[in-house]
Amino acid sequence: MAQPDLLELYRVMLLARMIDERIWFLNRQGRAHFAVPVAGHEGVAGYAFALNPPQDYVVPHYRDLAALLHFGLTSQEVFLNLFAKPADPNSAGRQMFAHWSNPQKHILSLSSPQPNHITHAVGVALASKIRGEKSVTWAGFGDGSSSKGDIHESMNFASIHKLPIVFCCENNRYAISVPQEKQMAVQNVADRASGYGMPGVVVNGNDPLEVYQVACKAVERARRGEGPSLIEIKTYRFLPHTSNDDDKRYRSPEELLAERANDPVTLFREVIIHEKIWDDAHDQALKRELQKEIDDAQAFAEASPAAEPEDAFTNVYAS
Ligand SMILES: Cc1ncc(C[n+]2csc(CCOP(=O)(O)OP(=O)(O)O)c2C)c(N)n1
Repeated sequence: MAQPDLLELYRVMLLARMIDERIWFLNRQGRAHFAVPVAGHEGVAGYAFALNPPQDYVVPHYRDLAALLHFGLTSQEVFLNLFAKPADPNSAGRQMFAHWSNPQKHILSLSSPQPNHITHAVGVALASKIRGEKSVTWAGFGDGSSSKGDIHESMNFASIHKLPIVFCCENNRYAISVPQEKQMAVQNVADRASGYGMPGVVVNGNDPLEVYQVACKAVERARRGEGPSLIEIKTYRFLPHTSNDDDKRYRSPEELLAERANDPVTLFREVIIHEKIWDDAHDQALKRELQKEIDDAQAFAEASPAAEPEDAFTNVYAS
């Protein structure tokens, strides 16, 4: 099977991690009102390399920053969205942070009521099929969301109609403070796939190449018209659910430390060093380059004009 561009994959994973750190600091400084951490989920980005942007569609989970940076989201757009500026192409600052959306790049907004966007993704896949396009839709959601009825209806309908869609559950073991065992009586979300008549695969989310390979198979199956698959990516989030959460109340420092030992960014850096296509000097240079990209993007977004009070109801009510 073909390999993804390993250095591009590492670049988007590292960039996502560094943007995430900056956003967390800005939030703690009172300069960004809401942060949605992605640290720990970067290995999921392997899937973006199995798709053809912008022919395919992504209806992402909100922790998919690294994948979306490959799909065309830019650092500037991230910070414009963070500061809710009218120049934000995602929603002109109307949506909460991390509701990524760019119709030209085929990135569709997730839905705040979790996980309504999976039914929207099924609609996109149905439209592709009716139009005879060769597009595949990628639909991302969390383990907590997998317990909702929308997922059952979406997977059932998509499988009956053999829609070109891949369902991807990012299982980080918690729905905010609720652990997996209080959400479901199965060990793997992927075990449910057989009940819908589709393949279900469990993947190690700390290995973006494993994610890539499993994603390629599911995308190819969807493109051949054979219908959907369910991929469950076992992952972990290193920071609280959002900046409004205190994770010390429901998980131990020991658990966090043990999971941090399997940091997907660190592990993947070791892989490319082992492949002899990377070394410390390149790593330091890339970090400096990305730091500058983030500084510039933040400065650009901060300097971008704020919304005018008289626009408070623009695009909210019909005029
Ligand atoms: C219908 C609905 N109920 C509750 C919420 C509040 N909420 C936002 S995210 C979330 C947890 C989702 O957990 P999971 O799907 O596992 O994703 P994770 O945040 O762990 O990546 C909840 C309960 C919501 N957005 N929508």
